[in-house]
Amino acid sequence: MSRDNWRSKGPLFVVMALAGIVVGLFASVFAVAGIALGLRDAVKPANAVEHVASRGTVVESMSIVTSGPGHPDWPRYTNPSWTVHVGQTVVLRITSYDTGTAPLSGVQTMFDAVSGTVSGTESVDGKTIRSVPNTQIAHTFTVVGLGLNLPIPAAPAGGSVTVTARFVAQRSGAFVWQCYAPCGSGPNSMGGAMSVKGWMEGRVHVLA
Ligand SMILES: [Cu+2]
Repeated sequence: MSRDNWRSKGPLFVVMALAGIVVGLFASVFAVAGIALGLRDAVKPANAVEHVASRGTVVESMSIVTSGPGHPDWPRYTNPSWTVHVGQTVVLRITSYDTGTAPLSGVQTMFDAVSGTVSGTESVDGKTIRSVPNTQIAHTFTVVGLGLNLPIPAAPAGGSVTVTARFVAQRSGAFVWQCYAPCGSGPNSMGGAMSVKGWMEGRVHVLA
């Protein structure tokens, strides 16, 4: 290579060398950023629900009885207010002694389907189901704020029916539960037990 060639190619080599350094710097920055992102992913909980699910299991029991204080013929949920934690697996057991039916109507007919439970099912006297035929519905246990709905069928004459379901509350707060079946008195069956707090309505408190 002649001196002239060196002279003419010199600036090109400098530019290439500089370009190489710049590319190297970028690669280093990306490598460091990649490591940082990897670390961030490694230290954050992989799944918040899974993380808090380690809080274990709690059982809540309610009954639906067919009389209450001052009203011997009104259906009523016992234990209308209870408290659980976010991420806890709640086993909710509802034993009903109410043999009457209260079929759902209009848009509320959708509450004949189970929702918001583990596997989307409930157990009725040990049988796993996804919905209750509307003609057999007596009550519902519905927590709109938690997306939870359990249809409760009528109990056999002189006996009881037990509905069991598992759910995991995903967020904290005080949530209203209520029965959507028209199981009260009056012309549209929305009076009586359906209109007085603590009978067909209560609270689920979910602590963080
Ligand atoms: Cu009811």
